[in-house]
Parts: sequence; C-alpha cells; structure tokens
Amino acid sequence: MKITLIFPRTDPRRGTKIKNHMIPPYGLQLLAALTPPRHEVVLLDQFLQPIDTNLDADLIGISVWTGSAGNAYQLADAFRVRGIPVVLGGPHVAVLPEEARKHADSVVVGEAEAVWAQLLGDFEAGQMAPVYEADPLPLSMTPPARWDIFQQGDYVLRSAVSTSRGCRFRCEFCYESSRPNSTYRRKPLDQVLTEIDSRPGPVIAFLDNDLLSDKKYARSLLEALIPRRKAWMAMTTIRFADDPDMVALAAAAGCKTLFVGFESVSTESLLEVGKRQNRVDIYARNIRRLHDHGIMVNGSFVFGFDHDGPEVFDNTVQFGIDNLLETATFTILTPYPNTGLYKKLQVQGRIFDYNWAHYDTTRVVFEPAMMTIDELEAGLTYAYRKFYSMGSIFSRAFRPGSGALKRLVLNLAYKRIEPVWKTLDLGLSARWIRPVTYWYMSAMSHRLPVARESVQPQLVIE
Ligand code: B12
Ligand code: SF4
Repeated sequence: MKITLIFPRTDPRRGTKIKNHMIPPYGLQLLAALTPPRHEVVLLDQFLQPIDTNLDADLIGISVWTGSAGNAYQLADAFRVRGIPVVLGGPHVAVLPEEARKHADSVVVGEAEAVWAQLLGDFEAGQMAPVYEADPLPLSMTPPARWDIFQQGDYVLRSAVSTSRGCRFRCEFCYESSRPNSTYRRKPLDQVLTEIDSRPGPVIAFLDNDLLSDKKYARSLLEALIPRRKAWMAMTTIRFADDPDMVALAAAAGCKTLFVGFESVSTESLLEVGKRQNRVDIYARNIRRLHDHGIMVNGSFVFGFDHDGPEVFDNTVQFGIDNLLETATFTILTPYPNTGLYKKLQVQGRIFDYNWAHYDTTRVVFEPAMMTIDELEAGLTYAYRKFYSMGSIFSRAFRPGSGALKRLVLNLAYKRIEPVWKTLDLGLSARWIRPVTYWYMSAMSHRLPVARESVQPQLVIE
C-alpha cells in the first residue's frame, strides 16, 4: 500500500523561508518510522514543494498545526473528493478532533505511537475507525525518526532529536495547557545517544519544549555529549542558568545557542499567564552567565498580555539591547484552541477571529486590554525594526570579546522585515545555508572579558 504523508504549510506574514528549511517535520518522520516496512511511504513537505492533489496514493496522512489547519482541511477535502481516504493527526487535531473529523476518514487524537500500526491494519481490513484515541506511551517505545525519506539537501540540519514529550510547566498561553492528558516523559538516555550517533553532521537541534530543566536527566545527557563533540541548539527556561555549574557543563557539552522563552519583562504579565518559573530579576544575571560561557541567547517575547500597555515594545527591545541578546523573536499573544488563555478570553467574549490561519502569532485575534488592535500589530513590527536596526545590530554584534562577525551574520539572517532579505531568502536553498549554519555554530568563543563571575563581579554589565 502507498501512504503519502503531508506537512501542510502555514502562510506566515513574517519569518523567512529558511526557518522552515532548517528542521524537517519530525512528527511525520516518526510516523514513517512507525509504518510497517511492507508499505511504501512518501513524505511531502508543502514548505518545500507544492502538493499535487492528483497524486496517486492509497492513504493520505496529514499533520495539522493550528496555523495550517485551514490549508490542511482543503487538501484533505481535495483528496477525499477523489476517493482517497485521509487520516488527520497532529497538535491541532489532538485538541479539536471533532472539527478535524469533518475533513477526514479518521483522526488520531494524540501521539501516533500507540495507534498508527493498528490504524493501518484496520484500514487494510476495511474497518478503519473514525477516531483513534492515543494514550501516551513510554518513550522507550518510540522508534528513531526516519531520515532516508528526504533528499540529503532538503533541510539545513541533518540531525534533530527529541528527548522528551510534554513539559513540566503549564503556562496558560501555551499549547501544553490545552492537553489535559499530556504527561512529561523522557526518552531513555541510551536510546537518545544511539539516535545522535546515527546522524551525520556536526550540529544537532533538540526539539524538546525544555531540554534542560530536569536537572538529573540534563546532567547525564550533557556529560554524555561532551566526548561526542557536537554543536547543538535547544529550548529551555532561563532558570536553567541559576546553576553556574550546569551552564559550564552545557557549554562543555557543545551548547551554542539557546532559545529562551522570557515572554515578558513585566512580572505582572508573567504572573497573569502562570509563567511563575520566570523571574525578571534574574534575567540579566543568567543571560550574562550564558554569554560568559559562549552560549548565544535567542530571547522569545510575547506582546499583548492584559498588563501590556504601549510602552511594552520599547521596554522589551531595550531589555534585549541592554542585555546583548544575540537574537530576539517577538510574537503577539495568541489564544491557541483550548489553552487556559483561550478559555479565559472566550468566557470574557474577547476572541473575535476564529480563522486558524490567523493564529500565526503575527496577528491579533482577541481584544487586547490596554491597547488597540492596531497598536498591538504595529508594535510588533516596530519591535522587530528597532531590535534589528543596524544601530542595534552593531551594538550587540561588536561588543567586547570575539565572535562579532558571527553575531553580525546571524542578525542579518534574522532581520526579517527588510524586502532585500526577503528577496535573497527566496533564492537560498538548504544546501547553501548549511555551511553558514555550521560555521556560526562552530566554536563560538565570544566570551565577555569576565573570567569567573565570582572572581570579578565588578565587570558585570548591568
Ligand atoms: C520544531 C518546531 C517548530 C519548527 C518546525 C520545523 C518543522 N519543519 O517541523 C519551527 C521553528 C519552524 C516552528 C515554527 C512554529 N511553531 Co513550532 N514547534 C516545534 C516543536 C518545538 C517541535 C515539533 C516536533 O517535532 N515535535 C515532536 C513530534 C514527535 O511531535 P508532533 O509533531 O506533535 O507529532 C506527534 C503527534 O502530534 C502525532 N502526529 C503528528 N502529525 C500527525 C499526522 C498523522 C496523520 C497522525 C496519525 C499523527 C500525527 O504523532 C506524532 C508522534 O507522536 C513544537 C513543540 C513540541 N515539542 O512538539 C512546536 C509547536 C508545534 N509549534 C508551535 C507554534 C505555535 C509554532 C509557530 C506558530 C511559532 C511562531 N511564533 O512562529 C510556528 C508555525 C510555523 C509552521 N510550521 O506552521 C505550537 C503549535 C500549537 C498548535 N496548536 O498548533 C507548538 C506545539 C509549540 C507550543 N508549545 O506552543 N516550530
Ligand atoms: S511555555 Fe514553555 S515552559 Fe511554559 S508550558 Fe509551554 S513549553 Fe512549557
């Protein structure tokens, strides 16, 4: 039987094409790995190529994220009109299965590991059920993702690994808060290391929501990574840097860049959405710690909390500049379906836009409390322009210590709004970007002139 798996695209107003060429759709790589070998599997990523709805397949599987749901449903409808059965799964289907069912012959609610092989067997027997509820399994039962279904040059990174599912926290605005059954689980370490060792290339992207906050597991992983001499990027909370020894260990283990969800520089806003693990008063100290060990920080910030007035844009950008963040990602608060935030705003009657295509974190879909909708949207553009202005880029790139050229190139790559970059972006393929990525992820000894904070605290930049 021929099974075609599809990763449908979103229509982001911002963001570069490169971003979607960095990492393959890992969930579908897993689905391919879960498929018994007697079936032929094809994986199509709509970010890379248009989908021909006249293609030939016995069964179609589509991964649905909220932002791509409308597009996914259109594709599904087109295949079903031709009589090709469609199965829908993925994060959006896990929270809104009833909606997805209208466009599918079957939906998988949750992680595919528990039900995919059974679903395929049922399909072959002509008795596929309309819904498969998938209980989370121990991650020891998750196979390594399949990489042989891509062309070597399709994606920039050739190694992406997930060591866990779920999250230890439940921030009100996050997808994690929409999943009552989600439990935080880690993959056995030896399984993770086998996966890492099987992948080529010097760079790994960890896909975990928070790679490092479980200290015991993180320590074992980091120690095991040291002799492997890989460079890697991951997501974590800023509280990870509370422990200087862990930061030193992460650096020794090859950590080059961390995507950190600061979300807000206002304590009131953090408390409002239950992000209690973040503490504004330790942000500067912990960023400095990471920098002292040559770890770049990509700060992620959200605008539009009920405590955010129009001053939030300048305050946030200034924080990023003052703390020499290598890069920053700004987003508009978005009530993803069934999150705590969604339920709260719905009760308050403040969500006015239910077009999921607009749930891409660049558009306002609810009534903000202390700004107009236009002010909030314009503020996002303003923040990007200001943070990625040449003045800001130069001041952050050419700070004391080496690595200025790398910081400069990275910032130009992140400078998303400029039409020039957009034009360049269209012509760049993963093959071209890969050497540049490997270069900036290679030894980044851009340390500030601080030997050890305990020895020379007076050099700390406030
Ligand atoms: C890597 C990643 C990205 C990469 C994507 C690269 C790529 N090509 O996939 C980048 C950085 C580009 C990205 C961008 C965005 N992301 Co993102 N991303 C992730 C992240 C961290 C990992 C995804 C992953 O691989 N997970 C591991 C796999 C195994 O899980 P999975 O995909 O869910 O698949 C399992 C099940 O869902 C199911 N399944 C999935 N598909 C299918 C299909 C079928 C047929 C079946 C049966 C089952 C099935 O089985 C799989 C195995 O168990 C997740 C958070 C997370 N940890 O999951 C967020 C996440 C998916 N992203 C999210 C968001 C919001 C975004 C952005 C909007 C952020 C932004 N501000 O721009 C954009 C949207 C861009 C887009 N592509 O649509 C949300 C989605 C919420 C939602 N309701 O849709 C998540 C959940 C983060 C969060 N906690 O809020 N992201
Ligand atoms: S925002 Fe980050 S820390 Fe909070 S629940 Fe989501 S993944 Fe976890």
